[in-house]
Amino acid sequence: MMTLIPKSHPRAKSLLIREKLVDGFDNGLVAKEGLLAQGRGEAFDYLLGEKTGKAATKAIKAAAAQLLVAKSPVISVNGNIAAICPKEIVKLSTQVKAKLEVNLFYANQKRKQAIVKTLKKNGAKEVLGTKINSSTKLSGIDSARRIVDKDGIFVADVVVVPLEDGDRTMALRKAGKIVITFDLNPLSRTSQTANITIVDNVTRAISLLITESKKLSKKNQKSLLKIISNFDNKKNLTDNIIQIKNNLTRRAKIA
Ligand code: PTJ
Repeated sequence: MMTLIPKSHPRAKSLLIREKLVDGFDNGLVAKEGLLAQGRGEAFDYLLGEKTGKAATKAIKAAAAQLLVAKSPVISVNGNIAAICPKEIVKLSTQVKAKLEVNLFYANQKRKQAIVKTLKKNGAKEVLGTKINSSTKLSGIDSARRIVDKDGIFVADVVVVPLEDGDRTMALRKAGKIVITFDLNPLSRTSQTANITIVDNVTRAISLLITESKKLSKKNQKSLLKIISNFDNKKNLTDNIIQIKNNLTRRAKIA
């Protein structure tokens, strides 16, 4: 689709992401609520300074190490991810040898199929999460997200859940899984319950995660485990909240 956003617009990047989501909605990938979720994310991104901070960089490194030591990692894909970074999510799955599984909060078979089609168009060979005879239930979740693939999330040791709603992270943790999330809101339940929270816009952080995974793939298991054990998610979230506080203090001074 032809864009109406001039490259010179001071907020062009952010507006282009909005455009991808609106196109994603028009093409049956994104839930209406996904547009609202993006708005909440944008507000936090503004407060974070719209750049990848030091804390997010540390979380990206820990996430890369965690994905590389995983035995059966799975990346969960929802409508927003399929609309804003389909190519990158497929690239990440290849880089860290993770399976892709479509898992929706606002479940809808037609939307699932559209997401699978988009991922395949962007290079995915296999996408789990659509076959009824391969589905099972994860306990502790009331939403449609409880329906998972027997060969995917159900047996995964590490699950990446970008742009997640609240209750699934806790259920995944209770099921013994290690959870990595991308969430611009460091206060959200998902952020607070995941093992590794990347507080950054997924559109920026995903490419950094691919690069970091490539770099760390040359390291041995012992060094990767050390990176993971040195990472403290609670501390990292606090650092992100401090980054917001410092940005606001700085802005309050120059205002
Ligand atoms: O496609 P579905 O049916 O699975 O639905 C997907 C949405 C995103 C609608 C669903 O999971 C949902 O309602 O999520 P929430 O509860 O709105 O949470 C989304 C979180 O992602 C919020 O904390 C936002 O701040 C954050 N977020 C939104 N956009 C981005 C983001 N984080 C990183 N990058 C973004 N671009």
